[in-house]
Amino acid sequence: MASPEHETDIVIPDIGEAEDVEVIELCVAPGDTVEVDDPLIVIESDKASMEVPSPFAGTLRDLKVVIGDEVNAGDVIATIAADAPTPAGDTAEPVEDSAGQAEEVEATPTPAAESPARPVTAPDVAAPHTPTGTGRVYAGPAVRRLARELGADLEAIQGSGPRGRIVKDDVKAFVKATMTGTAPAASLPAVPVIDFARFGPVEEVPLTRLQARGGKNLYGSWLYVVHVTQHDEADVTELEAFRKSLAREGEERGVKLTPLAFVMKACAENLRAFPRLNASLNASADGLILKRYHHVGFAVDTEEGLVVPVIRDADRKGVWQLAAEIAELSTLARERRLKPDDLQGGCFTVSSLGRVGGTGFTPIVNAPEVGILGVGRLATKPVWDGLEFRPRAVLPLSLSYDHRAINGVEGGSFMVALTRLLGDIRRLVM
Ligand code: CAO
Repeated sequence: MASPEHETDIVIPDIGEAEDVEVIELCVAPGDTVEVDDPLIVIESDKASMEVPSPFAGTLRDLKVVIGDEVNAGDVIATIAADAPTPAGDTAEPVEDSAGQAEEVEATPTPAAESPARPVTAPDVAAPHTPTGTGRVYAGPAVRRLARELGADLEAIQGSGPRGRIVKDDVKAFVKATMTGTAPAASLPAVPVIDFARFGPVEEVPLTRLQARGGKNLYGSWLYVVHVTQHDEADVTELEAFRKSLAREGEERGVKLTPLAFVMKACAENLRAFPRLNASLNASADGLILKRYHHVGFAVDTEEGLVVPVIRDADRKGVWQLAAEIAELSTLARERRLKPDDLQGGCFTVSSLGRVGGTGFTPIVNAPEVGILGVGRLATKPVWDGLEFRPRAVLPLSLSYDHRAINGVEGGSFMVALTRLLGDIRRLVM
């Protein structure tokens, strides 16, 4: 419905017989300027994915859906303040659905608030460059068609357009990089397909959408990133004594102070001292983009799969605030209420398996970041102080980094500096 301010609700158009169609991508955020036909969201039925484009140019006032919502024809998904409202009463062109069959989706003719849905083919191979769990590919139908024709995986392509939108040149550059060998080879030895039921009873359970998508991201990182993992231990005896002494204050503040908040703080500080770990390789991997902000993500284990929310400007926040944000974001992650913004912009990731156990593991870099810190379980160990063995609280740390961006001395120095910070947290205020 158009309001006196020319704000218009955008609704899901006629999507045939599909019902309760899932929202799988949000292409815009409130405040964004959109052009005619810019995709607003992508929805996915059993048969196909469809973009819901903007019927007119304007400013997005409100987005009324989140990833995972189920929508039906007529549901309001967004409100746009139109520059000059133009009815969108055309019919979407027929294009192939993901099953390879031609399908025509008609736009609901009027009112002007309604927009046509255009079927597009869902990405089908690895997704190395999207942060885990974001589910965002921002590209128009023509670009998607070009990518399909050239066999290019849109999720593997970094967009150079506004708000990271993938344009035709990005697709061509990606294909060129693949052809010239600056991108990983597409042909890998196949894993044999085996009928395990021949050997005993089996049961196949589906992966959640998040697990499947996260798996693609991990697979992409595994292929692209030249991983090195370096292990070390931080003596956190004093830190632990200090943390425990704050337990009552934590209760009063309603904030649980776990070792992770200190690790996040120390990492953020350390990233300022080691800017090459606070960076991403450029698209052709011949330059490093140093970031002048220090947003640090942390892995959260949820029932649906792994999610990596991001704490903005972690270097400028105190440990109490970091602890509060860790708790808030992990709760939102587990309730599937994170917003796309919460999942974007990370420079570095911390993955803590501390509550689970383990003395070290090899975390996979969350590309296009170049570093990730794995945190193991605290243990009391006898440590030689030059005269005798003393019981010390020791925290195992594992730093994985992209060897194309970071050399061993840098990685090692980062770890030494990090263990020093955690060993004497007074240094965090120096
Ligand atoms: N050693 C020992 N104990 C630890 C610890 C460590 N390194 N880290 C946390 N703990 C303790 C906490 O102090 C807390 O103890 P109490 O219950 O006695 O107070 C308990 O373990 C549970 O902590 P938590 O998990 O609730 O909080 P957190 O801040 O440590 O972590 C979060 C939050 C969201 C990161 C965590 O819950 C989580 O999901 N971790 C899994 C991440 C993951 O899956 N990583 C692997 C990804 S693959 O690379």
